[in-house]
Amino acid sequence: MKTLTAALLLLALLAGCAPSENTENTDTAASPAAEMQTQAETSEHAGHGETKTDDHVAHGGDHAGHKIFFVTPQDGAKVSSPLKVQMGIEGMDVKPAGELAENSGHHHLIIDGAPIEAGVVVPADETHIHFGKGQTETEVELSPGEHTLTLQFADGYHQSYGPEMSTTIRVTVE
Ligand SMILES: [Cu+2]
Repeated sequence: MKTLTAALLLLALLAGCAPSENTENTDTAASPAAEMQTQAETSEHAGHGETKTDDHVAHGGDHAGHKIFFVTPQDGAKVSSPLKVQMGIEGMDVKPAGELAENSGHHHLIIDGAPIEAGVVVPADETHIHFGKGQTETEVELSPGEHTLTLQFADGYHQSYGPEMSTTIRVTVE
């Protein structure tokens, strides 16, 4: 009889304590590790996030500190044909077309056209000239009169970075 009581007591103890102990152990074992991991990730991401947020805030509609511009001609210039065009970019790298590389691409000159929506492949025709070798300078022939010249930056697959990475000027060919 004594042994049985002892055994029952033991069982009761085991049944009563063991599960709760296990739960506590699991909890305490899991949460600090998980928290630490989360904290580490959060602080790491926060660091990256801050930079990105700052960029976007600072540059508003601009493309995160990137700038595309005509070195020549100037907006409103009176020019003669053939016309020398120099293309400038800041904050992104000019690379030959063919492969995708982060934060890089090549210039496109659009004559009397419009910027290309982001992600859309820039057409290749007489008025959409690709500089897939990474050129930053060209000569174009224009008929007399007013024209718009649009620079459009696009990635290695000719996919436009969008209107934010374009600029348009007006020239008059005399
Ligand atoms: Cu292209």
